[in-house]
Amino acid sequence: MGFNHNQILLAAVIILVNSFCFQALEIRRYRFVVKEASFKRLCEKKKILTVNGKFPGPTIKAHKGDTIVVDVINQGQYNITIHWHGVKQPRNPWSDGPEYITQCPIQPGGRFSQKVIFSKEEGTLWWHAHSDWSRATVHGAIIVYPRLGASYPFPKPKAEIPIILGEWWKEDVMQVMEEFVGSGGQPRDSDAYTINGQPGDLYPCSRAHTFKVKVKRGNTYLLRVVNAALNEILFFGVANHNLTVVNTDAAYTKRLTAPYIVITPGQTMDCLLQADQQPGGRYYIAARPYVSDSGVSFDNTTVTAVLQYSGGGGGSGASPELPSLPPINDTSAAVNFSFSLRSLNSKLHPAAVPEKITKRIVTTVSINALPCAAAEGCRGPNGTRLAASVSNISFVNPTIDILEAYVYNVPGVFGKGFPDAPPLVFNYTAEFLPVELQIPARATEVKLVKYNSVLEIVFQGTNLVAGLDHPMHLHGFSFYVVGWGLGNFNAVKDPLNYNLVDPQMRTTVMVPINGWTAVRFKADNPGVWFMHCHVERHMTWGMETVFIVRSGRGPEQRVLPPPPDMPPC
Ligand SMILES: *[C@@H]1O[C@H](CO)[C@@H](O)[C@H](O)[C@H]1NC(C)=O
Ligand SMILES: *[C@@H]1O[C@H](CO)[C@@H](O)[C@H](O)[C@H]1NC(C)=O
Ligand SMILES: *[C@@H]1O[C@H](CO)[C@@H](O)[C@H](O)[C@H]1NC(C)=O
Ligand SMILES: *[C@@H]1O[C@H](CO)[C@@H](O)[C@H](O)[C@H]1NC(C)=O
Ligand SMILES: *[C@@H]1O[C@H](CO)[C@@H](O)[C@H](O)[C@H]1NC(C)=O
Ligand SMILES: *[C@@H]1O[C@H](CO)[C@@H](O)[C@H](O)[C@H]1NC(C)=O
Ligand SMILES: *[C@@H]1O[C@H](CO)[C@@H](O)[C@H](O)[C@H]1NC(C)=O
Ligand SMILES: *[C@@H]1O[C@H](CO)[C@@H](O)[C@H](O)[C@H]1NC(C)=O
Ligand SMILES: [Cu+2]
Repeated sequence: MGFNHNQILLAAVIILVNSFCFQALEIRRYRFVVKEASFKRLCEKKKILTVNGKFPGPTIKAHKGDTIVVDVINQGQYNITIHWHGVKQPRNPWSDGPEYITQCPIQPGGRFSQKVIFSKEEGTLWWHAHSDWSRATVHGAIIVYPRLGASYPFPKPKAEIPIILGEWWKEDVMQVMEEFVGSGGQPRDSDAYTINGQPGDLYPCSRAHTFKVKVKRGNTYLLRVVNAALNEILFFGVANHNLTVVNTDAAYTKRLTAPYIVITPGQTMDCLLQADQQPGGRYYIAARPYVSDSGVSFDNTTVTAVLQYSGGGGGSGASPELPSLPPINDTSAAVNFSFSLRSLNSKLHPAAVPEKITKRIVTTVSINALPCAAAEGCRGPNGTRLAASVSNISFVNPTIDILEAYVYNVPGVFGKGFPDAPPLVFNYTAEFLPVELQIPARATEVKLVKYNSVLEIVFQGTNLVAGLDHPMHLHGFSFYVVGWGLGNFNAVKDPLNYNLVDPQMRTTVMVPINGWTAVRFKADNPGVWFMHCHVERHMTWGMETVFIVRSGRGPEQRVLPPPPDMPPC
């Protein structure tokens, strides 16, 4: 079939318009060189993996709806991938990053230009390595400002202060991971938490470099808080100041004023701080963990930074006051705060909560124990090897990525058998559970869902091996947190109490210890999307699965073509 003149003319116009738009649309490029660099912390010098030699790495700044390109160049000695945490990447799973899920790793000497497509996100997000435990040091903030001409739904703050919470080991973190995987037990505890790379005054050899913020009485500041710690949920506060949460996971919230916040690994929170204390005043900004299980050993230290008021008479030199944070094991404080948050749900930022669902998927999230294969025994309970699962499947990473296997029909890489309900119904949160139930299946099973189906996922925590809090994170989407509770989810009664008006919208949500959380979203983003616990050790143990959202019929409903430089396996 030939083309007529009109078609040719139309094609020419389209090409012209496209190239014009392409030029007019300035695509900002970032260069991320992954390489080792030396840092001195806790009195010892150590080499860590970084981006551009910085820890934390560079901040990406964009406006709502922008597209940027990041050239990731691997000059380190490890395989690496980079994930843009909380960025939905419409139709573009290719650049999402989790290794062996959407790409094979960028090997030493390799590079990959990743297109990062912002859409509805507005607020603070972050980027991090999504391979092994590299994200301990390979991470940084992403700030998404309102579109040009638009403004925040709150008075413009005087300044913004990124607060990136991290976790530091004296040893090489890759070695910590290898030891941990080899032993079958818990990882060794970290030695410090950090705020913007610094442990602060309460740790040895750290005082001189404590992160300090200068503020002026009368001003309001925007704290952009990211929990980049590997394994711990944190309480965070500023002495003598309340924090007013206005945004979580890059979605606006109703204002919630509290003396502290609770932030899980993977979560971000924007908080207004009113500088209403006297000139010359100095106050500690501090964070320390929330840990619900008394049987788990953890790093019980406190990281600090200093809020320093300008003016005044030079100060007394006395130590600043510490904020009063809840007891380490205060589950009711953690749960109450986490589930008090609400969507802003204003005219400009409406909540659009699905009232009807296509499908409810009930999952269990469990810690498990596998028989130990090692001759020297394993360090899990009773000599077992610790594991973790979703719906009793401990996820096994394939050796080529699921996205490419799906798109190119490579057989044998993954199964489509992830269930809609846990394979066995039992009293998930009972105090004592039979030891036989602790052993999970090990497999690479994904959930295939139709384009535009409306999904509800219930995460049911279990008390197998140990009940714990699990921050569950979904790539490719934000979801509404419509319900939660302690004990077992009741499919008849609990949905009657859902909040379908103004539930918080998140990309990472806490599933409380021996409780459940229900989330809803529309599967309108075709692609391969990872879902996992953001506690790194649980992810290493297999607490994850993959959603494959099929493409729709229309041209705008299909996964974009792959970039030409996908890293090879
Ligand atoms: C924090 O807010 C509460 C409730 O509004 C108030 O009672 C308290 O005085 C505030 N604390 C500070 C330090 O401003
Ligand atoms: C953790 O540290 C705090 C403050 O130093 C202390 O009060 C608490 O007892 C410690 N908790 C545990 C479980 O070690
Ligand atoms: C928290 O720990 C303290 C001290 O170990 C203990 O007395 C208390 O019962 C614990 N609280 C909870 C809610 O487990
Ligand atoms: C729960 O949290 C909200 C918001 O921080 C607070 O106003 C309320 O007092 C808390 N309730 C309890 C029982 O702690
Ligand atoms: C450890 O083994 C003993 C004896 O076989 C058993 O009674 C106990 O329940 C086991 N504990 C765990 C945590 O598996
Ligand atoms: C499940 O276990 C919990 C905690 O031990 C208990 O309170 C509850 O009664 C049990 N539920 C059923 C249906 O047995
Ligand atoms: C999980 O699967 C394993 C292997 O199929 C089975 O032995 C175990 O009973 C299952 N446990 C639960 C809680 O479903
Ligand atoms: C790095 O990635 C390649 C490609 O997937 C893989 O073959 C290799 O085993 C990986 N190396 C390590 C140390 O994991
Ligand atoms: Cu977890």
